[in-house]
Amino acid sequence: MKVVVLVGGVGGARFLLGVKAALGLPAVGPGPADAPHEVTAVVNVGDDIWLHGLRICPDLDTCMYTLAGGIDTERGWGRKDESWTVGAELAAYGADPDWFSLGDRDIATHLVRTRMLRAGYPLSQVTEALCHRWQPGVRLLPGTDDRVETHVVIDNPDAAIDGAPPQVAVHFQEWWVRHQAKPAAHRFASVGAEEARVLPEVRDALETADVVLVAPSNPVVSIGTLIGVPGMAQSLVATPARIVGLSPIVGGAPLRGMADACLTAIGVGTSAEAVGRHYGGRAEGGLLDGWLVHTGDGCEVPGAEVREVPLLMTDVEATAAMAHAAFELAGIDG
Ligand code: GDP
Ligand code: FO1
Ligand code: CA
Repeated sequence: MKVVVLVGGVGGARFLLGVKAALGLPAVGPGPADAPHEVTAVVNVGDDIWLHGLRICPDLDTCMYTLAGGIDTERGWGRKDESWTVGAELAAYGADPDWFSLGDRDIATHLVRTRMLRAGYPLSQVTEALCHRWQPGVRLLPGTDDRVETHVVIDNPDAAIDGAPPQVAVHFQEWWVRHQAKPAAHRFASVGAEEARVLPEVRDALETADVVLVAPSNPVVSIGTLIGVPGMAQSLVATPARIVGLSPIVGGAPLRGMADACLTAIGVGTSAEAVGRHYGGRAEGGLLDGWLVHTGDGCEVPGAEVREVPLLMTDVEATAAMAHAAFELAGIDG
């Protein structure tokens, strides 16, 4: 069976652990070479950023490290057993930015990636090369090889300074990490999206998929950005597979992170129903054939079948049960 999963960072990566387990693949690490199932993760690149001359791809790295057992599970990003010597040295030089921490082990990933990008390799091939070491057991594909970066128009945190504009546009990471998503966001822009194209391998994977899952990832800056890559929406419309999404909103709140601030910015409520309706039912021209919501969050999404199941990724077994429920809603055996 060919499974394609649209993912962001932490929520997407943890869900992929469950998808693998549901298919009988080892949750962490590679499966057997003759495994009957193939999982392709289409990963958001909107969070990617150049810092200190290095290309950082948080969602790709979060997926890669998580699926290989190399993630710091407490933080949800970066390497476990990390040290911070290079970051401290950069700070001692006063090298900006001082609000984004790069660990020593993690920096090696960014050095290899940056060197390969500078040598002319596309991000998809760079990712494949990095995964050669990590063996995540899932094919990790960036949604596009092109540079697409999420920027956000926010209330200016320095508005009190004389002559400062009331609003400024900053990179998503500056809003999310530096300002903890506190200044109100007014709109998001995918810088570079106009010239970008969906990765041909993603298009092909969607053409031949047996099922497409939309992970319980941030609906705006993870899934929204992915779907906004030119050609992605058309590929999703054309896929012969049923598309089933899982709500990242449980009991009217995100489980981790500040997705509510992103939803508010685009005028969508923080509820499983509002997000389901934002994606839309496929029978009504939207994305979803099926929408899984947490027990007690029952709702209606016109054009999609909604089912209530436990959606808490407390451990791999609970997450595998979510994947099974998604396969069942899609009408396939998983
Ligand atoms: P990010 O890129 O690191 O922000 O991660 P994603 O975009 O992939 O996922 C973030 C979303 O994961 C958040 O909006 C959370 O609500 C959601 N999430 C985290 N843990 C859980 C969980 O156990 N269950 C569900 N349903 N959603 C979760
Ligand atoms: N998140 C933080 O809150 N603070 C950091 O200093 C930070 C550094 C960082 C370095 C590498 C990486 O891959 C991710 C990192 N993240 C950090 C997480 C990440 O930037 C955001 O949570 C996501 O982009 C949102 O998905
Ligand atoms: Ca992300």
